[in-house]
Amino acid sequence: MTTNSPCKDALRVFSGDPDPAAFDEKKFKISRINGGLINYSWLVEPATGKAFLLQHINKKVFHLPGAVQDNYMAVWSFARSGSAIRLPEPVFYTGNQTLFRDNNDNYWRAFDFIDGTHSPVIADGPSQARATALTFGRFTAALGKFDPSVLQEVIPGFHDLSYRYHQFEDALSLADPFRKEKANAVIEALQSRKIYKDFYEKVKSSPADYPKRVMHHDAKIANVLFDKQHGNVVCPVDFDTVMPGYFFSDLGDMIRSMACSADENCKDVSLVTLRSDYYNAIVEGYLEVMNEELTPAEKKHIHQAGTLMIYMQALRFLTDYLNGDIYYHIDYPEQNLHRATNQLALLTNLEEYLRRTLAKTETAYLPAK
Ligand code: GN1
Ligand code: MG
Repeated sequence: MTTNSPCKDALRVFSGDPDPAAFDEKKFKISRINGGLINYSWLVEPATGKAFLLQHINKKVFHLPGAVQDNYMAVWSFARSGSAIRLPEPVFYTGNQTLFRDNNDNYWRAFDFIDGTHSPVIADGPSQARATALTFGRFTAALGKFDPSVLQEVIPGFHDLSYRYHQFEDALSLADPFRKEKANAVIEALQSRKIYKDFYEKVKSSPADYPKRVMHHDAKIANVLFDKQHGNVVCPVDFDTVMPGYFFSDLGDMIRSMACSADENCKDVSLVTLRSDYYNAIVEGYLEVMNEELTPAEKKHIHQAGTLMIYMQALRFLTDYLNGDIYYHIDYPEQNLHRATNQLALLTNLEEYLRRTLAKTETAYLPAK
């Protein structure tokens, strides 16, 4: 669904107005929050009273919106009872409700708006990247005693690289020949990197070495609120995909989104390079808080995190291009191909960097040159 404005009933319930007859949406200043490729969100500012963030949950992606919200409430409740992390407060209506289903069967939820904050699209220095890595590391570490099996798998196989590879192969076999031709170089480059899928399968089959933990699964800087005045981290946001996951998910997504010199939507692939100072700041920051949690196997293969996530994102963008753009929001026809091309360029840069810098004794899963 492409929603350009929020549903009036959702606005009404979350603003605490019980009376549909008296409700006047003109009393609100409503601004769309840019950024998400899946869910749409708005900042709602009433003339009087608290501002909130209203979010429409995309049912095409999240088939069970109730499970998304249950996961959030479970994690939020655990976090507020004494743990070291702060998570955004859900807005309750009629007592204890936090998810609203409108007459068109669309699902809405709301969070207290945290004023005086901003979420950068791209890190403005290695120290901001490090602060983000500490934030997502602390998130998983703080939930170390939370039972991850309580969480529902809201998108089955979300960061399952074997499954993503199968989806890519299926898309390839059904793709429009014109699109396939245009994407040929990227297709071949991704096919020649199946070694990442091999490593993933090793992870999946060795639960003692690679246990599942609570992962955010969308750990990019755009999902962290920073204080506008002092630049400190206030809290992470966007918990749609909080699920049990492997060690590489959040670290890998941070590398993917912050160690890259350009936005993932950039139209000029020559601008895409790996910023090694950011890379090191992210890995070091993450290890600083996760060191005690990680197993020796995970620490040994910590540098696979970026390769796995960048590879997976390249596969996902390319798969969507081959499928005719049915998943990610696009602004122009080749956007998913450009996104996949950018991921591939970043991956190639990271591979070169790891080949150059990893000690000979460190085993790494990298494609043959
Ligand atoms: C999607 O919509 P957004 O930006 O929060 C996607 C992530 C991708 C990201 C790429 C549910 O997240 O997995 O990494 O786009 N979320 C889902 O920008 O597919
Ligand atoms: Mg997200």
